[in-house]
Amino acid sequence: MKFNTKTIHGGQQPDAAYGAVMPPIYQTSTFAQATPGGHKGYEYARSGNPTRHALENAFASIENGTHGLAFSSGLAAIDTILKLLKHGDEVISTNDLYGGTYRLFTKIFENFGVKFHFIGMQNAKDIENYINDKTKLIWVETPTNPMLNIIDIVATVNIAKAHNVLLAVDNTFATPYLQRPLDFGADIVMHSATKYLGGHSDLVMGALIVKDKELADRLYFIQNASGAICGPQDAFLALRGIKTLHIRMQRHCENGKAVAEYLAKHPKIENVYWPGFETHPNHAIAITQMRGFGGMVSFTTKGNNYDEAIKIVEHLKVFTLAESLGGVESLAGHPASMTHASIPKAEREKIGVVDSLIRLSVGIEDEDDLIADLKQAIEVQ
Ligand code: P1T
Repeated sequence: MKFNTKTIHGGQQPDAAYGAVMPPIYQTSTFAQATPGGHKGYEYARSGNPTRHALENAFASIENGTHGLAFSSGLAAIDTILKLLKHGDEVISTNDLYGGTYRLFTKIFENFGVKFHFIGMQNAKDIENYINDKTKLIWVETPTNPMLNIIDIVATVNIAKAHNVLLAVDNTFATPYLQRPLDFGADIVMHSATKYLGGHSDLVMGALIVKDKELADRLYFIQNASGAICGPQDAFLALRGIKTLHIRMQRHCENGKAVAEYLAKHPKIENVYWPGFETHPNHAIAITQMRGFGGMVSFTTKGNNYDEAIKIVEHLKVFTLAESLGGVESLAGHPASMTHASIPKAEREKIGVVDSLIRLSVGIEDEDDLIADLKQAIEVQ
């Protein structure tokens, strides 16, 4: 099956009971047993639920994995990966990453004796400087949030394999429509399904996808033992969202390009971060591992003035000022005070998250309306 068919049919079958084309929402916490252990595949809904299971199959299908797991949030999915580790283990992570992931690593898992190295991975060879026999996980976001750096997945896979270290890729910004890390040899793909997979800003969810049964079993054990599963209603919504992922992503890519090109020409704008520009430092890698550049665009204003950036985001009308991304509607955010506020200012600024940085999640509205909205907000007196 090709990708555009998988988004609709991948891992799905009409419901066995009545042939419902969409999986029913099994809103139940438990399942009857004829005799202890004599059940029909499900016993307690933390351990498994048919609606969630249908979604997990869809996750596996679109990422070319063999096993998917659905969680109550993206961070719950990341938390599960980190629980594969133990005291004394080390992790090498991209230094440009979602602030909440950074907070989970540094404020929770450091307390349990896991050590993190946050490094720029644009030159994958640099990872080797931090690998030692305690290194158990390489954590990669690509494109990164919010600077839209691109990390070379194949080069990172080669390093991870040479040192027998797990490689997890947060594929939230790209989605499997644009990039499939398991195909390149990554061990785990993670999503904040809250974003493009759900696609309609109406749920919070996480996903893990792997293609190795033993790793799937270990992750499932942690999911069941820790309990951060998603509910059946959200599973249903995510399944519905995934069915249009391919057509939404096409429009996100088109509108993202139009917005990035508009901003790049605007005299009040200093830098525009979008991997589709030939001048983007990692453009050459992007074209080898992505089939498009997505709908995320970040930019700074000339003079790098905090108040001016705040004024711009406050004056946007079609773009909504809000955390999150990846829905059909356009959103704007100010990373330094919103999504990345949990990263200390000095660390933030080293990677480019300066006071005037604005991050756009370009939606699928009419591109003329999006550009007119940006124009009026940027040019407001
Ligand atoms: O919000 P949650 O579903 O728990 O997912 C966390 C997460 C993980 N990885 C990436 C790349 C993310 O962007 C996020 C969540 N990000 C936002 C809420 C945001 O506005 O950037």
